[in-house]
Amino acid sequence: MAALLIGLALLLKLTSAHFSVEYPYWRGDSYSTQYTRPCGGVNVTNNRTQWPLDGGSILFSPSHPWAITYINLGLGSDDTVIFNISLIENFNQTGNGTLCFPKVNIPPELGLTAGSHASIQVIQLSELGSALYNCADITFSENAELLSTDKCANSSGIGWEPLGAAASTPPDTGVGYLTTAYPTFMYSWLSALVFIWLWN
Ligand SMILES: [Cu+2]
Repeated sequence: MAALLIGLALLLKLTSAHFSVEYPYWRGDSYSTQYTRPCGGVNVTNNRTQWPLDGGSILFSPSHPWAITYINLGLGSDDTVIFNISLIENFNQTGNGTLCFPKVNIPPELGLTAGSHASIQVIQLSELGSALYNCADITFSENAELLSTDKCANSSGIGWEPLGAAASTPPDTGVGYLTTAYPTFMYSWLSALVFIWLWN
């Protein structure tokens, strides 16, 4: 019975967990509305992180075994911001824990000036095809610094696979980026089967 309850608690935890953005600090807890485009149902805030003009660190905590991940930038100060600047080659995040990019570059041709406002949008697309959204509000600053290496650390087991490289892999050499996600995916199914077996 105890095993059953623990199993149930784990399952509930898995289904309710999405992802959070720790740096730049997210707009706020979006767990109950994270499917809402474009920012997980949380409106713009005045809680802006000072972020370097040429690009800064991004630290977030996924909880799904894998998710196709996008990081976009939208210029402006309000809820009409359009996230039409892609900051990173889209990738498949694998494992879970904490994932940190020490420096995500800002394209120089944007010609941003210190003091301008923007929002960073992180999107994760997982098993069932629904996307999860979170945003963080920033102010570009000449004095802002990157996260230190001890703060910008990746959990063991977390990883990311570029989608572009997988796409260019000849089909006969394997299954591309799904290779990494596959064992975790199978493990989820195995847990589910054990759970169903325990239930009956
Ligand atoms: Cu989730």
